[in-house]
Amino acid sequence: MRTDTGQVFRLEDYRPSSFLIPETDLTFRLAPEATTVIARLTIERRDETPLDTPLVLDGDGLELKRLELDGTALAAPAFTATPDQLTIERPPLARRFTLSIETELAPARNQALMGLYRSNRVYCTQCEAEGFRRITYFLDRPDVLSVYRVRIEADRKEAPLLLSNGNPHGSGKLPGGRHYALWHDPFPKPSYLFALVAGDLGAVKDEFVTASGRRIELGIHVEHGKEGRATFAMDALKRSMRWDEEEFGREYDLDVFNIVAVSDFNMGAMENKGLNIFNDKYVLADEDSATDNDFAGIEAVIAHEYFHNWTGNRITCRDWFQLCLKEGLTVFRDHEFSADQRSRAVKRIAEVRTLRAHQFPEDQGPLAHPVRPRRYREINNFYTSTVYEKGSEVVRMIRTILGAEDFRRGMDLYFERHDGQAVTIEDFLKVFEEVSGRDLGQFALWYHQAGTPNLTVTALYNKEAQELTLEIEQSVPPTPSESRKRLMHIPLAFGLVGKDGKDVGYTRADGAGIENGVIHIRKRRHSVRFSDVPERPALSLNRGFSAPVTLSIEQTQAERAFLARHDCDPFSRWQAFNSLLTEALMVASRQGRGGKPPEFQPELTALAGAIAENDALEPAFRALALALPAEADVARELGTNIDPDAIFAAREALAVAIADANAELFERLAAGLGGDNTFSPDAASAGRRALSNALLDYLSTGSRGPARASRQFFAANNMTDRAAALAILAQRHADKPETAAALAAFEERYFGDPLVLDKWFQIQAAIPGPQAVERVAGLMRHPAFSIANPNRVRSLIGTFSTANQTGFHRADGTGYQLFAETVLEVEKRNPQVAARLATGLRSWRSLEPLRQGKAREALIRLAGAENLSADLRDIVERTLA
Ligand code: 0A1
Ligand code: ZN
Repeated sequence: MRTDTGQVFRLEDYRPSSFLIPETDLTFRLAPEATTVIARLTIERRDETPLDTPLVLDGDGLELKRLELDGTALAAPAFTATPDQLTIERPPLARRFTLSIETELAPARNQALMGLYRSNRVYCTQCEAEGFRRITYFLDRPDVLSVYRVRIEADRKEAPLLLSNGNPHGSGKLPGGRHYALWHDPFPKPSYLFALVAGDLGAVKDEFVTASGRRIELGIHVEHGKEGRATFAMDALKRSMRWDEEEFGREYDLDVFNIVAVSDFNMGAMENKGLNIFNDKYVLADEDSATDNDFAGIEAVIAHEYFHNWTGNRITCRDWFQLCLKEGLTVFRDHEFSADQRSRAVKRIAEVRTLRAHQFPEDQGPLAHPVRPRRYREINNFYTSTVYEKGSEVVRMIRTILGAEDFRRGMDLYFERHDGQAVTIEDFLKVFEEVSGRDLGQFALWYHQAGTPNLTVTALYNKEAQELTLEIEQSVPPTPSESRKRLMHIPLAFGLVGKDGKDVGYTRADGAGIENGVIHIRKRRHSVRFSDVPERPALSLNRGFSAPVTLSIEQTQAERAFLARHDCDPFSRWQAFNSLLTEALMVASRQGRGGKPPEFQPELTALAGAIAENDALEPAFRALALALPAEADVARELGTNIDPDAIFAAREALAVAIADANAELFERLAAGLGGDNTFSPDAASAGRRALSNALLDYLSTGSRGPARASRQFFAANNMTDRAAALAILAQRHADKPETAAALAAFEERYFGDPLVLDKWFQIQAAIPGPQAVERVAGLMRHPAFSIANPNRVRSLIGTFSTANQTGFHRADGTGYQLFAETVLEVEKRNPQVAARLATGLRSWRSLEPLRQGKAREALIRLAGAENLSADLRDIVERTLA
């Protein structure tokens, strides 16, 4: 484990490397406890580098066995080797020389899951961001690009499959039951994209013919017996390859493309060149084991990793401050892919919900940082929703500002100009400035300044003058270490909706630049005047969520309800209804518990019915609209003095009120949606299931009881309906025998299938109420739970801390205690996962005072633990600061 050195890395300290490594030859002699790695590096001094510059290579916990310089063994003091560094004080004067480094690793004992490790007896690697230095000493930084040749030797029985990056280059038998394989990757790449896999796996094979007629061999490697669950992923891969050719003109470049699914993985997946390694959660799916959301997630992650081949691999990051260069852009590309494959409107709403659920609290709390940070202590902690999701929103805004055509021309220029390079956000922005002739100087603040901007809007209509005036004011709240903010360029898409539900026209608009339905806000205050507006319109703002901002706008409930029924922009239509629901929940939560049960306006519950039965709307859209804002959404909107129990009670009451007001209608609609016996994971079928399950949820509220959900659980022919019914039972009727029976049946059916059993852990971790703490503690002792497996930990502890507001925030603080103990237990093995888990406490300051005090105690306990890893210390200290 890398302990904290307290070192802070700063963007302004970037210097090009003094040496380069144009060629890297690696030999791996694999064995679980003692793997030998021989790295033969061709090292080149840069012309600018003074001759007396020492060569310093990065390591992390390494043990050096042997070192040769140009074929001759070196001995101290010609070099110094510590676990974290190899230094040759006086490297040869020749411009080029070779260094041969032998290290020994114990992959079976690597529980941090960085570098070379074993998962279910399969050898695999994870090198982003700084895992390669756990394999050998290297210039482990993304701007050092090298051509790799790899030789893997392993036991033939234990590891018949030997994979690395690039194209296969030969294989053969070795004495002692061993064999070898050679791989060559002709594309220079940074060390974080290196990968190796060796093991005994089953495969789904296919091929893809590129636009220019090249034949690519495709393989997806999974545990034996799981091949049938990999066919959807293969289909998603081929669709991704085609889409990137059609939409971005990007063709695949190697002869083979392999994906390997492993069950121990710190993140979702990794884009290693030609050899993507995946968390099996994002590969394995069939109707019996995966929900529609799982299918959609697989499609998105397969696409994401594949798209990295151009945005990340062919063009990579100069340094880790530029992480959003590859991540924001690649998320944008996978969002667009999913929108094209499915429903664009529904996809956009889901994206915004995710952004608000994860990125907004990050941006509004102690861990806020710019999309392109300027400093970090531990880069692993910057694989955040801000870098990924907000990074994607920033790319989307560039497209909104430029228009689709110039955006594509900019992307073309980016690929042409920077192929094979390691570049920066400045390089990225420049291509768009060049093709469009626009100045993106002010816009660039989206990369540099943290915080979610707020727009306050007031509308005045003058009937006589037929003028509509919008007063728009922008502000960006202070964030850690950035108290003064500069004014941003915010592209705000809008519409003026007339009485007939159609957008009304206007002749002129003064006061701000308006292009194609987008107001360009650049100053603190704009007063935008629209002339010749014949009637007072309803204001539809931030259509399509054109900018990741919060809006404060005075609007009557009637006006919002009108937009919820008529806005032609589906996102804004969803937004209008969602904000009515959120406001109702905020009012009810503030009333607190105790007093009278909250009352909700009949217009609101009627509107829910009207949306549910509107056949002109896609079922998936209706399902999203009917889903009440999550407790955490309401908490975020309330901002301070949060009492999770009050929010929970308000939400329950609203669900019952909507169900009571629409019981017959919901029954009828549910009956109309049932009876589909054949399963297909396509978006339309998934949408019907989503609507049907949203209705089931309402029809299971309060006194309506568990019978309906129980029936669905036992009759379901697919996991979507089965898991939805189980979740409804657990959420609404945790103490009923029907729920116990369903949980037991699920456990028995999937006992041998940990990935599926994760749903069972998740569903139980989310059961509301104070008993959650004991329940979760009990589940940690379940034989299928393992503290060493990230998916298990996230399913149980991650769900408890992020999706169980009443349980986790139990007023006596025992939820936080359990959480802190578990974080420390995880940290002993896997600091990266522990640190990520610990972000579950980032919003502690918005709690009511009592809980705030208890949460703080838990954080202080974490901060005081001995030998804290750099990863966890960084999160805990920033959270407390
Ligand atoms: N580049 C990957 C994310 C990733 C980052 C770090 C990892 O280390 C455990 C793994 C994966 C992506 O964007 O998908
Ligand atoms: Zn990525």
